[in-house]
Amino acid sequence: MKTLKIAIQKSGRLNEKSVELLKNCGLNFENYKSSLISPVSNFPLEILFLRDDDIPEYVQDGIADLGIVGENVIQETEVEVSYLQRLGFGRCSLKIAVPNTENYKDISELNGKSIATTYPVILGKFLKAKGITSEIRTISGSVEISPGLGLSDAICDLVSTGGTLKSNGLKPFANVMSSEAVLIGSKGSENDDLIKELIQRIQSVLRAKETKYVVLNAPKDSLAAITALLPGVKSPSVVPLAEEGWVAVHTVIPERDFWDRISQLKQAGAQGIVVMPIEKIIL
Ligand code: PRT
Ligand code: ZN
Repeated sequence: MKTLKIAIQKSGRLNEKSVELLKNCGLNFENYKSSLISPVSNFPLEILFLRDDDIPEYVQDGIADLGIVGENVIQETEVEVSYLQRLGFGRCSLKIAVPNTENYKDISELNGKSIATTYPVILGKFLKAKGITSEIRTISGSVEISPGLGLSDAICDLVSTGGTLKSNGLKPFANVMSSEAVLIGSKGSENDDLIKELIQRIQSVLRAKETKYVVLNAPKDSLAAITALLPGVKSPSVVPLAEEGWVAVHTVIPERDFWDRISQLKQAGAQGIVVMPIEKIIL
């Protein structure tokens, strides 16, 4: 039987979440910081630990079948790979930022200005699409100090909390792209049965993360109002309680509107609401 290879970041912002996702998929492997490759004992898979910048090309060239990496890195390296699954972590935006003291109103004011970045390819395409000609200064790191040093008029860098911009006297001016970690595969890999199996496992973990398991008690006469508020995987399960006239309702609730839903349920007569995390949802 063939063994698949998946490349993940060795250390950095995506490492921990990538390892956690694969472990939650039931894959057994050692996560030694020193090793570059780790076999999975219960699935025909090996994990390669690499610098994130190398992952797209390894996948494009088929050295790894799969990879987990930020969309920003994929687009910057301009590789031909298949996007298999968005993973919902490592979220950030690539933004153009300018000094707080500037008062630019329109993006066209960047014409003739210099912009420092580690993302010259993405920035170049963005500016071209807007018909703007700026001087792109490609630097390898610490982009945020560039305007303060007089090296550029603006920067284009990844932003998550915005704290780095703020502490360097910069403010966001234009959004270039939004990014998150994605699972990529070599072209055509989406047709491979083992890869399909792995994607299904990943999807069941992601689905579970977005939902909570809820059990609540309710008087039978509030049941209609309560079930009207509940989606469930199909519909909620209703179980009679020992106390006459009462039922327990089991269901799943999406994380995003969780608190609104809970207060609506209470108003509709729900009591003793117990909320539990879900490990996997297999449809
Ligand atoms: O060593 P290796 O080459 O593998 O890692 P790296 O140092 O190149 O990348 P790393 O670990 O910093 O980031 C990996 C990926 O995480 C990126 O490619 C993005 O897809 C994603 N990501 C999410 C981020 C951020 N958020 C982020 N905030 N990558 C970098 N940053 C940096 C940003 O460049 C800036 O310096 O954090 C700073 C801004 O953060 P805030 O919170 O102050 O706005
Ligand atoms: Zn990197």
